[in-house]
Amino acid sequence: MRRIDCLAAIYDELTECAVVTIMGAVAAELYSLGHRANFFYMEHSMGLASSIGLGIALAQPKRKVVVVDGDGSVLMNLGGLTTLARYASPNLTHLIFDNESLLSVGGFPTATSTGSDLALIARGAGIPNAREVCDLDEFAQAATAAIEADELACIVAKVEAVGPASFHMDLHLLENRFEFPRALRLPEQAPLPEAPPRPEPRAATPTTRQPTVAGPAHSEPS
Ligand SMILES: Cc1ncc(C[n+]2csc(CCOP(=O)(O)OP(=O)(O)O)c2C)c(N)n1
Repeated sequence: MRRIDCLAAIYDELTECAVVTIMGAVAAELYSLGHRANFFYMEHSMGLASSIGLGIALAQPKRKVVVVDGDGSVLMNLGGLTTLARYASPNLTHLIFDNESLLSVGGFPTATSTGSDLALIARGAGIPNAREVCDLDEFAQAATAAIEADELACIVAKVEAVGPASFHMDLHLLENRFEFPRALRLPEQAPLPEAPPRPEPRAATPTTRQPTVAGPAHSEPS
């Protein structure tokens, strides 16, 4: 099973959700299917996508939240699972794509390649609705049901260690950082205060210095 096929299979389900991904390969794959303002690609902080997702889920209980995680990231912060279990936000679905590898940084094997079972760990952490899936139909069905249901769910999808041809995303992380919360703003939330009036531009002061060399202002150095 390939992760990109899993993402494509549930892409339409994500239309109204807040989606938080980890960085690297899976972010680029979701982006390649078509970016939406309700997708947040969390850069750098391995193991913390579920914490951001949990915060959103608790703050907006009527919104479905989907966290798209990786085995390496989850293993780096197993306490994230216990925190999810503790708050058990019913509108949160945690998808963990387990390729047994730190694929985005060269494919080093993770502990799931030597037997660690993340679905079992999630259940042990206190998430009863945690299961492993190994084929695409099973994934699509489990993920769709989890997103629609009112119960915290964790789905560990065993996928091949293959990623996108390119990690390029034509979206600056700051652009995504501001766009995402704007997309999540609810109609009942207070509108933002109006921006103060802009000051009048100052009149240009005549310059006394004249350019010594004639030519365009930004000429390329020769
Ligand atoms: C705290 C931290 N350590 C290291 C990195 C470097 N890093 C970026 S992606 C990545 C691998 C992520 O592995 P996994 O979650 O399994 O996802 P995959 O790349 O396999 O899709 C690493 C080690 C990071 N971003 N943050």
